[in-house]
Amino acid sequence: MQHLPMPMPMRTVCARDCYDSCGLLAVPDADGRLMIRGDKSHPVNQGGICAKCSIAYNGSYQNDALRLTMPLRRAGKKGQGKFKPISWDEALDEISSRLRNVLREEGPQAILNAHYTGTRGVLARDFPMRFFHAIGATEVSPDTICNIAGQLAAEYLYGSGLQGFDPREIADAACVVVWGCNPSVTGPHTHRHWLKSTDAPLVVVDPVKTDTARKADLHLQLRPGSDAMLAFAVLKVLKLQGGLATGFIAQHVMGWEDIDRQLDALSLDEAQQATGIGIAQIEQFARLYGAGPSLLWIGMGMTRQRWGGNAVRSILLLPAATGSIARAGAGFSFINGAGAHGVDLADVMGTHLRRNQAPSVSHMDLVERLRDSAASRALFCWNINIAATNPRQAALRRELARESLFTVVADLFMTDTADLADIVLPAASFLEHDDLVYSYFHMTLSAQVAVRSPPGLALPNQEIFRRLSRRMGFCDEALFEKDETILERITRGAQPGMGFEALKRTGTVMVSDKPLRQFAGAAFPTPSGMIEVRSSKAQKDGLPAVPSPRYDATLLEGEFRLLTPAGKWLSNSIFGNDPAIRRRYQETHVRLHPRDATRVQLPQGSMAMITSTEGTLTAQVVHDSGVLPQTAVMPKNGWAKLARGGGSSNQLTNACKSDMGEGSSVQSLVVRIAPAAPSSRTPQPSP
Ligand SMILES: Nc1nc2c(c(=O)[nH]1)N[C@H]1C(S)=C(S)[C@@H](COP(=O)(O)OP(=O)(O)OC[C@H]3O[C@@H](n4cnc5c(=O)[nH]c(N)nc54)[C@H](O)[C@@H]3O)O[C@H]1N2
Ligand SMILES: Nc1nc2c(c(=O)[nH]1)N[C@H]1C(S)=C(S)[C@@H](COP(=O)(O)OP(=O)(O)OC[C@H]3O[C@@H](n4cnc5c(=O)[nH]c(N)nc54)[C@H](O)[C@@H]3O)O[C@H]1N2
Ligand SMILES: [Mo]
Repeated sequence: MQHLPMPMPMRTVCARDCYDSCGLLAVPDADGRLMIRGDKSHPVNQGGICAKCSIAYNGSYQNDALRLTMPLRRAGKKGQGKFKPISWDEALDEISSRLRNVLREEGPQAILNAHYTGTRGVLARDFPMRFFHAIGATEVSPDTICNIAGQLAAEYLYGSGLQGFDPREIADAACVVVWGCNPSVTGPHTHRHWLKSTDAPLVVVDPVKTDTARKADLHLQLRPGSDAMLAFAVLKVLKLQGGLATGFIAQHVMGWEDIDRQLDALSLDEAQQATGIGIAQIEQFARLYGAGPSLLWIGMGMTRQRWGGNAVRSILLLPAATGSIARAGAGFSFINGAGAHGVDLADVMGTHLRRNQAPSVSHMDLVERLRDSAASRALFCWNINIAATNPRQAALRRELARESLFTVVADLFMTDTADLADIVLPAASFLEHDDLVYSYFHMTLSAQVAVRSPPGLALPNQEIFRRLSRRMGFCDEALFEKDETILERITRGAQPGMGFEALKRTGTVMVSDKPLRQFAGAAFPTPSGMIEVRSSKAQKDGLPAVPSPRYDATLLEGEFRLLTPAGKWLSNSIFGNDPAIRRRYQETHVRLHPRDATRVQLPQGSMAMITSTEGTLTAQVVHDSGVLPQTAVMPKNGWAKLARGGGSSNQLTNACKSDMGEGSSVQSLVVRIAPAAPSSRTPQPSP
């Protein structure tokens, strides 16, 4: 009998927007299909793979009937969903001729470029920026949808929000704090392995009893929007008990007097009232954190509040006040950016090609911008699905349905946004091209390796925009640089300096042998070199010079704060169309405290009508005593067209801006909740 050689597993990496960036193995089976599994040798997932990725990478991602395989041209009215397949030549001809018209009649700023982290390989995420820089398009400011307020807050104090602690510091930590972050969902392997890798007490600060909070030694279940007050209360207790690192403050902190004065004026009774946390718990937190060295992990979800920037600035006073920074086992993490991994993103993005100094536009202003038809003639959406994930969904869909707006969408699937496009371009997935992925939490750098061919005529983002550059007649060589050349240069420039081919053989490397010390030698990249508790940069940006213990007003009778954090079954809107995931996940569930639910006559399983200033949505009620009174929780970002009951949480969210960086404040949404009329369902969204 003849023995066929065992198919060799191929090693690659997950490119989702997630704290983990897991190692994956692709094992071909006898029919040529791939089994995608976790890679045992990967330091973060250690062989595991989360349920959603396992289902979708072995399901919809390899299901060529679901994938986009041909360029499409709209064949009916906008949003009707009628498209005809066309060739790449036809698609590129049409796009380039439409763009030339816009350039001639209106100028490049009338071309809008919306993109985010649909895939996190640096080529597929950042190389297309070379095209947009060269053409001079207006960028829809990417981080305004996600984390900009927190980034700026950290930058004001410490000079960078993109340089966190090295997670390997946990070996020396005496306390770990996870503040407004839910890795049990948003970084499941970090939750499972990293959080377990220490005996140090775990403190979780979250208004919801998440699985991360359940694991904590101390869960501070604060009222949403009271984070700044809680941070100040902890500092007040530390001050009263002589727990402040006065020597460190004198040497490294600028403007502490302004905080000190506020601490003297602060009432712990008011803090209790505002946060809903008793003094004994605040003291316990102060004791655990103050003993140090402590690691402080601040999530991105909690920054999406009306005063999210002030909240993060206040929380970040803790490392400064206790000296739990720039030493072993200490520091804070918000995002570990490309720079922290030695990856030169400016190179990949071709920043030197930039020729338009026109200001970017916040996602919070996108509806208004699109309403101005002269200022917005063309819109590109790639690596993003705004019709599902942006706030003000109904208003945005109306603008996207404008016949005179020329919209190009590049995606793997026929998303809610693609439905509203003029031209749809089929993109290759991360399983179908080589690329480089760094984790935004861990210090890992991984080779993304093509393990299958793109379906039909699908192309990686970088190739789509190379072809478009050529069709536009651009001639700068940087617009056509090959994947291999860029990957080789970028990996050689990053630590540990191996080339891409060597990285492919290894899979994942740490960017250093030993933990990298955050702000080593207490050198802070601020203008003064100190931790700037009082920031003239913030003042120049029209913000208060120092953070303050402000908190959100109490809700009125009958009002609820609707939180829409990440859910277990989707990655933003990604996977929302996978048939096997759709059987498991239902976006239109809302979790309420049983007492609240009973008061508004919503038994378990009944249908609720949720109303905000932007719209209404029906959702099935789940009683959950882990949710605070007057709080409602629903996962973010399902596909509106597929959601049961025909709705997604962004039908309710508004585009109110956070205090810093014109970011989103979707976690500050106030809604009313009442029983829905029998068998009522939110109508299908229409353009
Ligand atoms: N499975 C899955 N994983 C994901 C994603 C996904 O959609 N699904 N999304 C990815 C993306 S894009 C991001 S940005 C990250 C975000 O990941 P995280 O940083 O974990 O953010 P969220 O899940 O948005 O929210 C985290 C927690 O903030 C809490 N929160 C809400 N309001 C407040 C508040 O006022 N104060 C405090 N202290 N906490 C509050 C919520 O209850 C929630 O448990 O996750 C990534 N990972
Ligand atoms: N209510 C509410 N809304 C929120 C949030 C919230 O907390 N509450 N969170 C916000 C946050 S944190 C974020 S980051 C945003 C995310 O919002 P989006 O950036 O819109 O996120 P995704 O749904 O992941 O959309 C990415 C799209 O890229 C596509 N894609 C994947 N791989 C590729 C590829 O290789 N090429 C191309 N061309 N496309 C690809 C996917 O199929 C998907 O349609 O949502 C925000 N929306
Ligand atoms: Mo995000």
